[in-house]
Formats: sequence, C-alpha cells, structure tokens
Amino acid sequence: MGRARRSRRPNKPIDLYYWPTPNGWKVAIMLEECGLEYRTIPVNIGKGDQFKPEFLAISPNNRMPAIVDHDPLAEFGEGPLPVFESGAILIHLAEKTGRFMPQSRRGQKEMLEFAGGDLTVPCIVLDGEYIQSGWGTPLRG
Ligand SMILES: N[C@@H](CCC(=O)N[C@@H](CS)C(=O)NCC(=O)O)C(=O)O
Repeated sequence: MGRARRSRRPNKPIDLYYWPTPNGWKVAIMLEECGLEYRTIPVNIGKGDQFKPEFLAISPNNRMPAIVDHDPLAEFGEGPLPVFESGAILIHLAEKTGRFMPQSRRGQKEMLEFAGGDLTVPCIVLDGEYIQSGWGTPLRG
C-alpha cells in the first residue's frame, strides 16, 4: 500500500457501473473526491440489468457498483482492469491516486477497520427503499 505509481498508458475515463444506492454513492463520491474522470453506466437493478452477461463479465456476483479501469497502474499489466465490490473499488482507487490511504502501517490498519466495517454489510433494498447500509444506519433512499 505505497504511493501511487504512474501508469504509462494514456488516460481514458473509468467506467462506473452504477445505480443510486448507498453502495453506488460510495464509489461515485470516491471518484469525485479523487478527481478522476469517469463515465456512468446505469445498472438498473430493479429491471435486472445486473444479470446481463456483459455486466456479469465485470461483476460476477451480479451486484453493482463495479468499475473498469482503462488506465490502471503499470503493475497490473496490459488491458482494462475490472473491479467489483465497493470495498475493493475504494481501495483500488486509493492506491491508484495515493489519496485516502495512510502511509503508516497503523494508519492503514485503522483505515481498513473503518472501511471494512462499512463494507461488509450490504445494503438491503425492499420495495425500492434502501433500508440499511454500512454500519447499520437506517436509510431512506
Ligand atoms: N458487498 C457489495 C454489495 C453490493 C450490493 O449489495 N449491491 C446491490 C445494490 S446496493 C445490488 O447490486 N443488488 C442487485 C442484486 O442483488 O441482484 C458491495 O459492497 O459492493
């Protein structure tokens, strides 16, 4: 978990597979805060877009959010890099940009404690209302 290393490839916006739920918001907020260019591709989970083969090729657990990073750090090798699970995406973006990732081991541990607590609880969607997310905070979306 060191500083971001620059890729050699030209910049191309990140694809964000998104629907406006708390998990979707988290990744959209992170992209904004990191100042990364991205384009939003809606995944209407109410209509079953998450089960389309082209989306499952990116997010095999049929859940959004997911991203495709077309300009990953050089160590990831050639070609676009799909990332699913909001926690993995947040950490990927933090490492890519060197933002929100403490340099000290203690800082990294604390960041993962807080991020992990928020990320292991999926949001629950009932009748189109977002009932719960993250630390268990009741939500109305
Ligand atoms: N652990 C996953 C949870 C993502 C998740 O629960 N996504 C929901 C919407 S918030 C979803 O796509 N549900 C579609 C489905 O279950 O078919 C993450 O953090 O990314």
